[in-house]
Amino acid sequence: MLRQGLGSYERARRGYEGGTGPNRYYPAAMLALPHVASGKVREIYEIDQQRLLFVATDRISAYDVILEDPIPDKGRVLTGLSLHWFRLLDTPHHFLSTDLSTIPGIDDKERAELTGRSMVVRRAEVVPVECVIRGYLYGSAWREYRSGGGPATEHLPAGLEMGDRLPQPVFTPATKAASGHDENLTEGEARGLLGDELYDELRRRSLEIYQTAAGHAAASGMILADTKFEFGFADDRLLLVDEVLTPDSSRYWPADAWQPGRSMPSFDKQFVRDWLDGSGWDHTPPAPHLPPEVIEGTRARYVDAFERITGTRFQAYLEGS
Ligand code: Q0Z
Repeated sequence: MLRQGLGSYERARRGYEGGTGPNRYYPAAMLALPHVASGKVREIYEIDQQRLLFVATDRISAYDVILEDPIPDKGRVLTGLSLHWFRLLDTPHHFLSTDLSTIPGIDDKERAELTGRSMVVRRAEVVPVECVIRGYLYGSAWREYRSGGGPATEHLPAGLEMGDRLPQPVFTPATKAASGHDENLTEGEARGLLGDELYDELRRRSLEIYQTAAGHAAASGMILADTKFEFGFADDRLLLVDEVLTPDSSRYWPADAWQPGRSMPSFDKQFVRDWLDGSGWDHTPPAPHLPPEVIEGTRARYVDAFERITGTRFQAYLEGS
């Protein structure tokens, strides 16, 4: 029985994510559709019992704070990347359509704003565990490893350094803690939460998707260092849900810049982080307003990520949306 007991997790998740977020760029009530959930940079609306409208906004967060200024087209870049991967991966997923013409209750102006940044998705019962796959040792797993080991490093050999490629990719599931931060789980903890059957299935599916995506990324000169998947049940089938393999859910590095032992700048966010660092901001909200050249430079980096990963022009994506 793969899906035992998910109802209570789903209610807990709704309690957490249904809260009112700070300074949202897209007001939750912008659409006449019922609002289901807010993330830091995304919104979910209900279309009907079976379908949700999944919207990527242009909000950007840095140091866990949503910045005051949106990055134009960031939500379209992320949505275009998710669509690229949903089409390419041979795995059951929640994506249904980008056609907004038959959704009731949105006017032409709203439809124009939503175009390219939204997906009609199958409603699923989301499994309350973030399915993280790591091919390289970085981020929270590196911090655990350096300080003597933790849940995400259980199955790693000794003697690795920061940014090393792992002997094989590892499944390091995490949960959303009350703080909103992900907390890495030991294999035992994750098996206890999910049951062995669901744990094994999530691990198998996640590793398979990572391997496929990492292979495609490598062919484009990119390293997919790690990524985070979410899954959900619909009609007893386990679907890949949420955004997939975007720079917000994944760590991509240009292959020619990778060197173990060194910190790797974030492909998309380092530019804006560097400017924020230089501004003297102490990471408490509100963040300072970004100068136009920082907004434009950040947008250019997102577009560059899209074009490298998909091998297609972002302008062509916009024109086809
Ligand atoms: C995803 C999240 C976001 C806030 C719920 N297909 C689905 N069916 C049911 N629920 C979800 C999905 Cl993707 C679902 N999240 C994460 C995304 C804003 C929270 F855009 N929450």
